Amino acid sequence: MQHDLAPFSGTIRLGDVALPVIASGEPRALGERELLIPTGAVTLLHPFGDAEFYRHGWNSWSPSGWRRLGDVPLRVHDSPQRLLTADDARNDTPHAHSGAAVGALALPDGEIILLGALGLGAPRVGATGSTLWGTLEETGAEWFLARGPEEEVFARYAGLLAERLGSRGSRAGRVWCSWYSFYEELDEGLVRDTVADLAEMPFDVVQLDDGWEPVVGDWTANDRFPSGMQATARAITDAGFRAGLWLAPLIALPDSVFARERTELLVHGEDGRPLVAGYNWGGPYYALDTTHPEVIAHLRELFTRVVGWGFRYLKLDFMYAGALEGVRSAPVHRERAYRDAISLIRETVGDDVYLLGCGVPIVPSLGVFDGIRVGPDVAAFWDNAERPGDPTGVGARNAFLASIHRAWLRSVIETDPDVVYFRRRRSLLDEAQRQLLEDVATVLGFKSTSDPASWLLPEELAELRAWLERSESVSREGRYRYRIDGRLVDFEAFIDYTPPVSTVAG
Ligand code: 9PG
Repeated sequence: MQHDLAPFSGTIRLGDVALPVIASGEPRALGERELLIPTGAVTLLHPFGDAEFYRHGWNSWSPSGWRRLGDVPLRVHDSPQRLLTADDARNDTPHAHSGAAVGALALPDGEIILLGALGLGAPRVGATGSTLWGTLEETGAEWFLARGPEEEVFARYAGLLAERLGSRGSRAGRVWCSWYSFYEELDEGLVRDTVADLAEMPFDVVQLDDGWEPVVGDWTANDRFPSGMQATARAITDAGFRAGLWLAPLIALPDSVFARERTELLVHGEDGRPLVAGYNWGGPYYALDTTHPEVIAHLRELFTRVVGWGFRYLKLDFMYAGALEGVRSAPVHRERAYRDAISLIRETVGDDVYLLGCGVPIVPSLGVFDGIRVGPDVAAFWDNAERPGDPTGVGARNAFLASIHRAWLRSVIETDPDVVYFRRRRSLLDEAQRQLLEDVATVLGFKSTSDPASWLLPEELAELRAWLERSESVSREGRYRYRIDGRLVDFEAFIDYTPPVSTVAG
């Protein structure tokens, strides 16, 4: 979008703070301590020096949280391959604090100043000891700038995002997901047994995760599901649950039929080869060019088929691949290509199918998905020794840290912090860590587990049932302090970004 505003250079007031600003056009007051700034680059000078900066990760798995500007930036620092999957690699700033769409500075008086984009275009917000800045790859989205108490200002930003991008209001209910118990080792007998064991439990959804397809990219039943996916969905539905299914519809592994036979439908790099969108399942994977008419037809056919099987809850994963920079058949900005693709999926499945986004770019997903994952994968252990210091590595610690810093999104979209464990066997979590996951899920308002009933002791099963049946009242008392039914929950003791000892020693 072109804008013919004269560049603005002047001073704006936010209460008792005066900030020199350079922007693409003149800011417009919204309220006493909030304003809108026209799209384009914006730089504000601030006097707060080594303040804390809130950094917001680009996709579900990307790190979010507060860091002092004098500290090392919060980012994926140990591997370009991980960065490609777990954040916006194109806009990574190794030596500067920056994040996607929104950022904030903590002021000495306890209030914050927030700068957030109200739309797409890969907006970026960063800070130094004397500046707070915003940039966009493609202009269009306005900026919201406000000062006030942290909760209030984030709520106001969330409200404006909901106004501009939409908010759906559907609830997932209580979800059982196969991933964190069976991983890819699914088969139809196991599904039937698991569902039979869950029959008396108050779940709304039973969601099958990765492991039903022959290869990522080819969305048909594999040979462990000889009765097919329609019969599998029926087994879940007949037991009284909504049937859920995992798909990664915007990616394909090189050995999938899709990638081998329809290579022209993949996003390509400048070198003319299919773009590597990330690494998982033992190698690289590619992204579908969702601007190509044949990919649009493919997605329509795929989602018509999946809904026709009887699935009414879809976990759509690795979706960020549809928003990577690359060569597509239509020259639209990557976040626009992504939003058009998910809008097409929504249109195909209708309003009654719950869409949970995983590995999604957050802001471009609002108003289309019903819920989004807001952190990396949990695991039945605290931290991942293989990836020390990687804030996106699998484990309860990283999942908690990312998710709690996205609690402000709850008013726009359902926020999924990933599953809670109730099993004590086959888990290395201590009681405080286990309870932490439960409390975070209660605060974020999304209740799911992967524990099969047969893995739980009678008292654990009773605990799970009680949690699923409870409808708590949650209130926020501070950045990390909440009350759950009157009980004070203070997450502060778990807020620790220092890398584990193994990296320090190395
Ligand atoms: C299925 C899993 C589960 C899980 C998802 C997702 O960065 N990574 O390489 C990366 C790999 C796997 C992953 C997340 C990130 O897990 O989050 O719940 O559905 O896929 O394969």
